[in-house]
Parts: sequence; structure tokens; C-alpha cells
Amino acid sequence: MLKITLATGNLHKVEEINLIAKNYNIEFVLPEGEFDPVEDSDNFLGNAYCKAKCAANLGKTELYLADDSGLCVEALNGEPGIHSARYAPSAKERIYKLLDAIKNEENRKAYFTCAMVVVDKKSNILFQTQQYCHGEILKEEIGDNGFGYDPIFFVESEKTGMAQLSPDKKALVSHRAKALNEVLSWIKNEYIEK
Ligand code: ITT
Repeated sequence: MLKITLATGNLHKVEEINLIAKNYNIEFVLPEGEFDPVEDSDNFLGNAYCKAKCAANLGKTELYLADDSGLCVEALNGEPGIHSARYAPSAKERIYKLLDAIKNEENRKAYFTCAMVVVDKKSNILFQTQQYCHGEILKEEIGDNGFGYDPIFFVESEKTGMAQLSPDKKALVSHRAKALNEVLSWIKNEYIEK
């Protein structure tokens, strides 16, 4: 079984990644020791690389996978974007701050994005991808599933709220699912079929 370190401290991401990859013979493990990456890039792929490198420095497996993701709102010039996790102190406060910031906006278009970077033990980038899930910001929270901004995100392709999707459905249509599927196809070609 292929072992990959998931360079994250976000357990929601771990759950979603395990579900998306459930048909693959891959064991995802968490970094051991002090995983405290400095995310000092101005873009998602750059910050994913910061996390992957930090996990690789702790050393444990051959491969390290990082996910940097966020919600970009058109009327807010792409904010909260790379600041999504730090936009306000708690998940609820982040949601209310965002709803307040666009309360007078007619344009509610937004997208989730997920950048994934795979590195080796020496922090060489082996594969990277950035994927998207388009939709709109709802006027109020709806649904109990998912995490983060899911309760205020309307998924264009599904015509329903992200937090109304079952975990299995989110694992098919989300930004994270699209990015991880690219990573998994690459892994399949490079590591599993050889
Ligand atoms: P790690 O850096 O440890 O991976 P994090 O939560 O700090 O965890 P990010 O810097 O990538 O991760 O921030 C992502 C934030 O964007 C996350 O905390 C949520 O607020 C939001 N987000 C990302 N994906 C999401 C999703 O699928 N549903 C809802 N919100 C999401």
C-alpha cells in the first residue's frame, strides 16, 4: 500500500480526501512532530508548496501532498481567497463577516478553489494542480454537511447548497475532488501501474 503524508492540520480535509480516494490503495498519514508551516505566498499553489515542504522536512514517507484552498468572491475582488481560513476567528464569524461584506451586492458569484502540490522527501515538486467549483454566495446559511463556508455556497452544477450535498456527492463535485482526482490519476500512472 502506498503511504502519503497529508500536509494539513485540517481534519475536515483529511476526511474528504480519504472519501474521495477510497477506491485507491493509498494510506494517508498526518505529519508527525511540529507541523507549523509559514504560508507566505500570495497564491494558492505557492502556499500549498509551503505546507508540502514543511511536512517533507519532518520526513516520514516518500510522497507528501498538500491542499491549499479557499473561497473567492467576485464582488470582493477575490477575497477572502488565500485568507479564507484567517478571515475571522471562527467558522461562524467568517460566514457572518462574508454575508455582511456582500449584503448590498447584486453580483454574488464566487468559486471555491483547491491547489494541490505533491513533493518528494527533498521537497522537489512532482505534480501540482489547481481546480475550481463555481457557484454563488447564498443570502443565508442552508444545510448541515461539510465545513467552513459550505453553508453559504450554492453549487452551480448541482443547483443546491454545498452543505446540502451528502459527503459522497461533495466527494464527486467539489474543488477538492477535482484536484485530488488529477493527483490520483498522476499517482496511478507513476506509482501504481509501474
Ligand atoms: P491547513 O492549512 O492545515 O491545510 P487550513 O484550514 O488552514 O488547514 P487553508 O489555509 O487551505 O487550510 O484554508 C482553507 C480555508 O478555506 C478553510 O479553513 C475553509 O475556511 C475554506 N475552505 C476550503 N475548502 C473548503 C470547503 O470544501 N468547504 C468550505 N470551506 C472551505
